[in-house]
Amino acid sequence: MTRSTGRGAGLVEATGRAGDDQAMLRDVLAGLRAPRKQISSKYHYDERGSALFEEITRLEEYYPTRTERGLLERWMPDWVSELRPAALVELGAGSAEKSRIVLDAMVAAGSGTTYVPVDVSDAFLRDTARQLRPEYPTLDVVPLVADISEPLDLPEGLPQPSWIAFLGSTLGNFDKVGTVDLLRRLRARMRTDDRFLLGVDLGPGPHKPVEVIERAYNDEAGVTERFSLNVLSVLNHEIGTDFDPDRFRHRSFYDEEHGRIETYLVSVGEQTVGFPDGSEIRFADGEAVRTEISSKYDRATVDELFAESGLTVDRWIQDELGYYALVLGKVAGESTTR
Ligand code: AVJ
Repeated sequence: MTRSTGRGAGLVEATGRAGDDQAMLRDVLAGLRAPRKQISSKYHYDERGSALFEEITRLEEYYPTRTERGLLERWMPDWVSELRPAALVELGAGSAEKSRIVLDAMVAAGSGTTYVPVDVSDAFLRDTARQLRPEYPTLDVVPLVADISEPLDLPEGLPQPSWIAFLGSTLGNFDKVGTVDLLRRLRARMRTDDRFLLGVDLGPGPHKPVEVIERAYNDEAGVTERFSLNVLSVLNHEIGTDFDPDRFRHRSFYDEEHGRIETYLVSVGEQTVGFPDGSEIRFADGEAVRTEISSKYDRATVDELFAESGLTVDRWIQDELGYYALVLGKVAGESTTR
């Protein structure tokens, strides 16, 4: 369902919750009936899940957030004053903390007019918008409730040039097919001067041992474990399953072959979980359910993903240790800005 906001040039704001409970039930059952059980990582983010993730971003072990923030602070003033984006569409905006750095640069450059935070969490998004409006009185803040893993309806009539930002290495949650699919859909909406601002966590390298990556998903305080297990409570609340989160353990490790962190919930003992439609899913002792993948990247991988999606890397910068990169993508086959 969509309604016109009355603000801005014909922009449309979506209302209500993305997706519905029936679709969620079917999706979760399909994943748990697969030979290798899995639950989509997008179900982690209810209010508690979003709060736990925020807590993760402040952990000493979780380097991506602070490294990305450092890169944004260092580069956004330059990139924004050169390229003068009018609109920022931010996918998976959450609390919009990182967006502020880009928005500040857009306001300072005098180019920014519009901010479109996109997120699955309606409540979170609305709070964010309410907070941002008084802080950025010169910007039109137009929240869009959407599940970015589904075909995405970006608002029509965005001012030019627009930047679409996808920060926090959230792209890493998508598998290869899902990634190219998303990138192609974004590419289809981009014009020559538009840009795609992507934050990606990098794979192991000379100054980045695998252990650094693995520690980020296995913190001492156990916040990541609580975040992982929370997905089971989300299923219990949202679709009425009877998971006992105390009977699962968190397990996260770096998979060299795919270049990604894989996160599983491992069944403690044999157990059967009931669903509201009467179906039951049995878990063997030690059986693992994959709940998240967090892909890690290098320049070659991003070049390849972009090439398959009709995009090309316009700019690439990373921190001195090679932990994290900011990528500015553009429509392929057109001249570079420099
Ligand atoms: C929000 C998907 C980027 O994969 O690093 C953090 C989520 N999961 N710790 C990530 C997450 C466990 C995070 N992303």
